[in-house]
Amino acid sequence: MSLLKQSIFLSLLLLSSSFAQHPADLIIPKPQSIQNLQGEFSLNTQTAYCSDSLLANNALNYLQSHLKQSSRYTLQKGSCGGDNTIRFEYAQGKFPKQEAYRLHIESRSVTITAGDEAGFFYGIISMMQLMDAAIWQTTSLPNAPRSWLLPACLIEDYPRFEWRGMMLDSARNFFEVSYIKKFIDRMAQYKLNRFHWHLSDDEGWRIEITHYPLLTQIGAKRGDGTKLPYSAFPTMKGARRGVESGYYTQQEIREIVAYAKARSIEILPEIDLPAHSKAAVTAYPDLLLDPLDTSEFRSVQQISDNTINPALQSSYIFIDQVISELARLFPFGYIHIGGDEIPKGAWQKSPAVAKLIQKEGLKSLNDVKGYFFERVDEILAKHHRTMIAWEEASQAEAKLRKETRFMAWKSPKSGEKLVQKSRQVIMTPVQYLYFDQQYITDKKEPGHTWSSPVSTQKVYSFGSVANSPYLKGVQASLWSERLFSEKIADYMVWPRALALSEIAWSDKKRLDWEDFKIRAYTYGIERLKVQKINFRKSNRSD
Ligand code: TNX
Repeated sequence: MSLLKQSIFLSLLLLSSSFAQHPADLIIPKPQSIQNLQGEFSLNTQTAYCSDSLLANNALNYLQSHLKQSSRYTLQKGSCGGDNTIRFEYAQGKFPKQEAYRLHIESRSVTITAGDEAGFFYGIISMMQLMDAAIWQTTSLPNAPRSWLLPACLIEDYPRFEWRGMMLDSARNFFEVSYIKKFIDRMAQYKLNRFHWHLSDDEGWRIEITHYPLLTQIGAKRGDGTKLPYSAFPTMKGARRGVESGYYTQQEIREIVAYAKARSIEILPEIDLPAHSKAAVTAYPDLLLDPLDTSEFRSVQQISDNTINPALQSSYIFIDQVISELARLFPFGYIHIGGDEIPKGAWQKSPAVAKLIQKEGLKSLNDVKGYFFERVDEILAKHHRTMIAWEEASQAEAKLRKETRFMAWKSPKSGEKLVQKSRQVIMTPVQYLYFDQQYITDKKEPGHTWSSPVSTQKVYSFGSVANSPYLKGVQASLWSERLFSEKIADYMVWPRALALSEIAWSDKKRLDWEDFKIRAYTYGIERLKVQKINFRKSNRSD
C-alpha cells in the first residue's frame, strides 16, 4: 500500500471508530451517567444468577421470561462469588432517589445494585437494551441466539420525574385485555411507571361494578354511530362493531394490576365525573339525574344530558360505592375522578340544584362544581385515596386537599400557573403530549386535528419544561375516539413514546434531539420491529 493510501485508510478507520457508538450510549431513556469500559460479558447457558433480596424478583423474572422466549433456557441459581454470574445486590439508603440503580458489567460478572424493586427492574431493562434486539421478541424464532454479548460499562441512573405516565382511553373504543397488557409491557421497557386508565366516558363504561350491574350491561354497549365532529355517538342500542363494546371484569382488572406491578407500573383508574357520563346516566337515570331538570345543553363533543346531578344524595351514594370497589381493585393511592369539560348550561334548570344553592349559600354554578368536587374528595379520603383530576377541577374554587394532583392538558402555561399556586401538577399539554393528535398535518394521517400536530420532535422538545417540586411529572394521553384498531393505537404511540420516555426520565441537561434521533431510529426502531409494533415510519423529525 502506498503511503498516501495508507494514510487515507488510517484516517478513515479513525473517523469510523470515532463515530461507532458504544452500545451503552444507545440506551433509551438516556442514563444519567455512563462509563464505557473495555471487554464484554457473555451471557450463556452456563451463566448463573444470585440475589440477596426479594426486591429483585420482578427484575429476575422479567429477564428469565425473555431468555426463555428467545433462547429457550433460563439462568440457574449460583453463588454470589462465582464467575459468569449476574448479581443482584440490595443497597439500602445508598441512592439519592427512588427507582435508582447501578449497572456494572465486567467481563466476569454483571452486578445490579438498587435500593428498591423499581431500581432492580430498571437495571435489568438497561441491561436488556445492551443485548441483541432479539431479546425482545414476542414469538420464539428457530435461529434465536443462545449466547448474548454485553459490553462492559458502568451505569449510574435515576429518574428526573416521579410520574412518567401514559393514558389510554378504553371508553371511546374498547381494547382487549391482551392489548392492555402489551401496552403496559411496552411502557415498562422504557421506564414509564404510571398507566392512567380512562375507564368511563360518554361512549362507554368499561369496568364491572358489582353493585351496579347495569353500568356494564347497558353502559358498555355501543350503538350505530352518527357522524359527529369527534366521535361515534353512543346510541346504546347494541354493538356495531366488536371493538366498540366490552368491559373488564373485576377478575381481569386484578390480573392486569398484578401484571403491571411485576413491571413497576402503578395503575391510575379514572372514572370521569360529573360530565362525560352519558353511559352512566343512561344506565342509572333515576340515581344520577334530576327528573325535573329541563336544562338543554351539549358537550364539546355534542352529547346532550351527559352530566351527573350534583344536588342528589343518590349521586354521592353511587360515587361512594363505585370508589369503594375501585379502591378494593386498585392498590395505588390515587384515583382520577375526571372533572373536565362540564358543559355550559348543565344544571341551570335543575330545581334540585337551585335548592342546593340556597341551602348551602352558594353563589354561582361554579360554586356548585366546587361543592361537588369537595364532596367527592371527602369520599376519596374515606377510602384512603388521594384525588387526581383534570385541571378544570382546580378552577371550581373547591377546597381540595393539598396533596391533590391536577393534570394540566390545555397548555404548558395552565400547568405552570398551578405550579405557581403551589398545587401539585402532572403535565400532559395537548400541544406536546396528546398522542391522539396527528403527527403532521396530512389527510392520510390518522388522529385528531383539533389542536396542532404533535411530531416526535415536538414531544421531545417538552423536556425543556422547568423543574419544580410541584411538577410531579409528565404524561402522554391517548384518547381513542379515532382509534379503530390496535394497529392505529400502536401507530399513534410509537415512536413518540420513545421521546416521552426520555423527557420523563433523563435530566434536562442530558437531552439532545440530534443524539436521541440516532438512538431512536437505529436500535430503538429495531426493538419495535422485533416486537412487531406497528410504529410510524417517518423521515426522522416528525
Ligand atoms: C379533550 S383532555 C378531552 C377528551 C377528548 C380529547 C380529544 C380532556 C380532559 N378532555 O374528552 O377525548 O379532548 O383530544
